[in-house]
Order: sequence, then C-alpha cells, then structure tokens
Amino acid sequence: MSLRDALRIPASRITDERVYLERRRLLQTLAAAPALALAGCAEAEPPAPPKVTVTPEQARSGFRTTETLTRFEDVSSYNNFYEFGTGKADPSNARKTLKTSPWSVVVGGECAKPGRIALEDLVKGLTPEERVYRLRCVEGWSMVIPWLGVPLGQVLKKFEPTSKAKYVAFTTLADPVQMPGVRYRSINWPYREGLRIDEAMHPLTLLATGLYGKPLPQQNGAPLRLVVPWKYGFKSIKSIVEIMFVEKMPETAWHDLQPSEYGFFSNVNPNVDHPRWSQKTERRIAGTQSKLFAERIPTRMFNGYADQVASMYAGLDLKKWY
Ligand SMILES: Nc1nc2c(c(=O)[nH]1)N[C@H]1C(S)=C(S)[C@@H](COP(=O)(O)O)O[C@H]1N2
Ligand SMILES: [Mo]
Repeated sequence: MSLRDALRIPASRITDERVYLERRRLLQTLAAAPALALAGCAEAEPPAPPKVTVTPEQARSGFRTTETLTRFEDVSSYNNFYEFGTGKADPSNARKTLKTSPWSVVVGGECAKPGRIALEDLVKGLTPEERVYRLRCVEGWSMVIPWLGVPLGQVLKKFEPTSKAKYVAFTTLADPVQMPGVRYRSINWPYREGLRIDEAMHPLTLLATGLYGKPLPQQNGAPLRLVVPWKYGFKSIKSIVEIMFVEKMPETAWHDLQPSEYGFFSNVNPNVDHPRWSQKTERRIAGTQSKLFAERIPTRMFNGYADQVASMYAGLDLKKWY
C-alpha cells in the first residue's frame, strides 16, 4: 500500500479510531499516540486464509463458523493485551519477554480438589479441539479465529466444584518484569474476569491453548486464555494463573475501572450501545481485508450464538445487566 493510499482514511475508520482513543483516554495513559495509520503499510500482503468446512452438527453447536477467517498475521499483530501496553502493536513484544513454560495455575475456592496444577496436568486427558469462533471487541472490530483448546467445563469438573460455586473468577499474571504495561496503573492489576457457573460450563466456552493449529502466540494470551465467543472480547482473559470458584459475582478489571460502561455479563448486543458509541455494527477484519479498511457489518445478538446461549438469559433484563 502506498503512503497516499494509506492517508486516504475513510470516515468509518476515523470513527473507529476515535472509539479506540477514547477507551485509551479512559485509562489516563500519558504516552503519545503511536503513528497508527502508517503502522501496517510496510507489510507484504500475505495470502488469503484457508476456507473452513463444517458438518451440520458443528454448525448447530456453533463450534465452527464457515465465515472467512482472519489471517494469522492479523490475529497475531492487532491485539489488546494491556499488560504489554495500550497500543494494538504493543502485545507483539510479549514474544520477547513473556515466559510461558513452565506454567501453573492455582485453582481454588468452592471446590473439593483445590491446588496448584501444572498446565500439562490441567489439560491432561482432554484432546484439544478446533473451534472457529467470531471474536467481537467492545471497540467495534471483529475477527474470525480458528482456536485450539479444551472446553472449560471439562477442566473445571476435575476440581469438583461444590453447590456454592455460583461463579468462576479468573486472574491474569501481573509481572512488571515480563509485562512492561503493568508498571503503569492503567488497569487495577491484575486483570480479572469472571463468568456465571452455567456460562463457564457451556460447551462453547473454551480454554484456548493454540490457534491456527499452533501453540498460542504470547500476544494472544499464551499459554492459556479464555474464549467466550458470545461476549465482548475483554471477557476472554489471557495468560491465566488463577481460577477460583466463588459464591458471589466477582469484580472484573473493566467493571472495576468504569462500572457504567463495562458490566459483568458483557454479552454482545447490538441493541445496547456503549455509553460513548454504538454497538450496532462492527468492522470485520477477515480474508485479505486490511486492518485499516475492513468492511462494516451488522453486529448480531450474542455475536451470532443466540441459538446456543440465549436460554441462559431468559428473563434477564439485558439493558440492566449489560
Ligand atoms: N489479561 C488480559 N486479557 C485480555 C485483554 C487484556 O488487556 N489483558 N484484552 C481483552 C480484549 S479487550 C480483547 S478484544 C481480547 C483480544 O484478544 P486477541 O488479542 O487475542 O484478539 O483479549 C482480551 N483479554
Ligand atoms: Mo476488546
């Protein structure tokens, strides 16, 4: 792409950029904005990603969409991982500093078998499955990503949660040595997320260990991250070091920062706008569409997974419980 083309920024992109900058401003980050518009221009165009085929059974389950995949190059270079900085390209530096092996996770709270468990043992006996999911960021962009992982519910059952386990709380590593962004109090570290127990046990909810058939890149949350495809991307917490079964709805990092804007549920919902921007459409970064000029498409209820998940929210006022 020539510099001239790069500077012909469409109105749609300017809107996106404002949303992105507003979210950053909220974090009171003092760093100067990087030269975003030019960041991708030197890239050679990689080939289009492969096509996906699915069985009718997989389609009904929501496990695999046939929508055009986002290229590996985009999935692994346009990221949100604030532990490494608030710019989209900052998390790529995680490759150099985040040590993902050995890795262990502390599991505890309301369960019969708490303890610290090595990653290998956590997923032992479970075969990684490929799930092709849409990922919708609250900022208004989306991707289609072929994950590798194990259903979270199958992992959680190993710890024998008690009847008091109404929610599951997750925590990311917060090491200022490996994660330079943690030196700044943009978020109240560590990054925390949570699910209601039925959401955690839902077959769509994945503990991802890879993508595109490879181990998870550091910037995507290696070695272990959550993927909850019907919720805004920030629920899909990266580089998990702690999983707790709890009785009360746990505090989460984005809710902690701005409760009026980021709720506990954060289900993708085109009818409930973010207080500062619309959620009716999204910019789909897929196929050969560049990050800068991706097409805008309508956002779907529960990110297109309503058939699989809507029943969990029957009777819940989704405007109140955003
Ligand atoms: N620990 C941690 N997890 C995180 C984030 C983060 O900043 N820190 N960002 C979230 C947001 S806003 C999104 S959209 C997704 C992005 O995942 P990806 O970079 O793999 O596409 O990760 C989520 N998980
Ligand atoms: Mo996001």
